[in-house]
This record gives sequence, structure tokens and C-alpha cells, in this order.
Amino acid sequence: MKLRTLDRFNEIVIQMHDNPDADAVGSGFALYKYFRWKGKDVRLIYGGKFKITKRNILMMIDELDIPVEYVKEFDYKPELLLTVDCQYGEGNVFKFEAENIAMVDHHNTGRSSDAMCEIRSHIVSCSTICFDMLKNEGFDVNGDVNLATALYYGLFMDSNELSEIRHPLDHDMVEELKINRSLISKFKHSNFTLQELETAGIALVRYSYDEKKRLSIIKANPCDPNILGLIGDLVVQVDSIDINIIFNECPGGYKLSIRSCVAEVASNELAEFLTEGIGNGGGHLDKAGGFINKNKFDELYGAQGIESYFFSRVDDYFDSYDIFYADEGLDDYSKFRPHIKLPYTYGYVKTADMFEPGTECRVRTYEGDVYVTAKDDIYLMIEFLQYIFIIEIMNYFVKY
Ligand SMILES: [Mn+2]
Repeated sequence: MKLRTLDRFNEIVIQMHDNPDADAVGSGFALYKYFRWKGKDVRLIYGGKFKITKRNILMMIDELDIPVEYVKEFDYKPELLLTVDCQYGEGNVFKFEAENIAMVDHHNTGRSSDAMCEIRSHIVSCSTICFDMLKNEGFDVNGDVNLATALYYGLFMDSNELSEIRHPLDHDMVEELKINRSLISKFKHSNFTLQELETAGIALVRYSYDEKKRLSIIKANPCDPNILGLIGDLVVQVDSIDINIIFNECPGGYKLSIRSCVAEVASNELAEFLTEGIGNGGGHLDKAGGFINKNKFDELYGAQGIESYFFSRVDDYFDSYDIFYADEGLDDYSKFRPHIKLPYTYGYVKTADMFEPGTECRVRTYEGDVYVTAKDDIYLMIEFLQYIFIIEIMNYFVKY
């Protein structure tokens, strides 16, 4: 989807997921600015049970002048509802009616991009996607330092302080944005309140542990759902813990947050499994979240208690699949149908056609930046299936 395809709408509501995080706010703000630039009637909203309480998010909204509205219901049907950092119909997105629906997101729910959706699950933050989409429309993201700072903070928070960025576009954004560094530092140091620190402290000493599965389950006191994730991030760094489930009671049920640092357990899949039939869950391979409805839980598992439910359900999850390691291969292929690889096309460019021989160039690739010296016999091979990426790569030649 190109942003300009949405230019035909005039009354636009941009919706962030419930309990918006920095990435949702950064992305939403970028799209808001774009539609304002186009002269549209635009609002930036979120719904759900809770108003934002998390300190750094409130600070971000305040310091960067982001016009976020908390909406319980609409008394009209917007012409276009554009969900950002989330997908319409998912459990973490309060359902508003609208004439038309569009989405920009980086979560993997199986949905792919189309005329009304831009879904890129290989990008670490939705802010990066918005940065790219705005640039493609000729919008100067550095024309507004608040916008640049919001996008940067969105990526910063979704990539574990930039440590998880990999895609060339994420690197580009970090390099290109002209931001207010002292504000980023201020937000960074406002991640917890004293009370939340205490909640985290209590949670950390109250864990249950399954040594065989290298799994810990923690019940925390009521707190902002984003705090659960922060505690989970810390716990999964423990050497003997691979998977962490942290949950707490919230109005109407339980909120949970999952972290996994092993390939065998996908956090988003486990979140779906644990909430199946009684709530909703999803997210990324390493981080996910979910909600369990208390009435539905009591109906089905009431006698069991939530903590023992988690332990037994995790057992079921581990029993629900077999693991094969690609490098070990399979003993028996007899039940498999043959698979034929389709012809694959690569493109190439001759480095000396682009630069004076001897010029050192930086090529930004999925595996990181590579330096090559332009020479008659140095060619760059480019996968055809990633056509857009070819054009990107060609633009990435930077004289070093
Ligand atoms: Mn995000």
C-alpha cells in the first residue's frame, strides 16, 4: 500500500493499539503529520479499557506535542480508520466501526500487504515503516524535530535500545533522523516510577520455576501492561531461564506477557495457545502479550486456578509439536511429497559502472554493511524477488 492511495479519504482516524507504547505513538504521530500535510481532517486516537499511565509515554506525548486522544466510543462512523502498530480485529485493538479500514503494522499475524494494508513483519518497529512510507511520498521527516524524535524513540523502544536492529531500513532511519537527543535521554530515564520499581522488585522474588523446561512463571501485582513486558525482558536474561510468562490481574481478567529466547518456543504462538478460547494473544517470536477473560476462564478452568492452568497448558504446548533441526535432517522422507524449486532470478550491477574504479563503497545488506572497492571485475549480485530492495541497494551506494 502506498500512503497516497489513502489521499482520497478526508475524514481520517488513526488508531493505535490499546495501551499504546512508544512505537505506536511514534508511528501514529508520523501518519497524523502526513495527513495534516495533505490538509485532511485527522485524529490520532486509542481505545480500550485503560488510559495511558506509563510515565515515559505520557512524557513523550507531552514533550513532543502529540495530539493523542483516548476515545471510548464514536458517535459517528469515520470515513477511514487506519490502525497503526496493530491490525484491525486483533484482540489488542478496541473495535470501532468505520466506512473503510486500513492498516500499517509490523506484527506477524499471517496477513499480508494489499491495497489497504502495509504489513512488514521483518522490520523491527512500525515507526521505521512509517518513516519509509512518508519519505516515499516526499514528506521531509526532518522538517519537524518532534516528529523525528518520536519516530526514533519508537524504534529505540521496540528494538531493545537499538540492539535488535538488522534491516537496512532500520539502520537508515537511525542515521538519517535529526533528533533531540536530550529528550530521548529523558524518556529513557523515566521508564519506571518508584511504585513500578517496587512492583517489579516484588515480582522478581515471587517466581515459580520449571527446571526441565527452563521456564519461569511470575504473578505480578496490578500495574501498567507495559511494565509486565519490562520485567519479562529482565527475567529472560537469566542464564537458566529461556521462557518467561508474567501475568497479573486486571479489570475483567488477566494480562500476560511472554518472552522467549529459544527458537523452539515462539512467544506469539505460545501466547495464542495459552489464551485460546478464553482471550487473545499474539506478538513477535521473542516477545508477545495477551489477555484472558476472567468469566470465560472461570467457566472452563475455574477450579484450577490461573497459575496451575499456565503450568499444565505449557505442558500441552510442549507436547503439541515435534522439533526437527534443519542441519540434522530427517531419517524418513517417504511420507513427503516432492518439492520442486522454481527458477530463481538474480540481478547484478558492475561496481565500476557506478563509481570510479578504486572508490570505496558501502553496501547496506541484510547481514550488515559491507565495504567494497569499485573495480572492473567486482559485481554485486542482487536477488530479483526482492525487487524493491535492489533499488534500495542502488541508492545505498555511498562514497566512503
Ligand atoms: Mn511496535
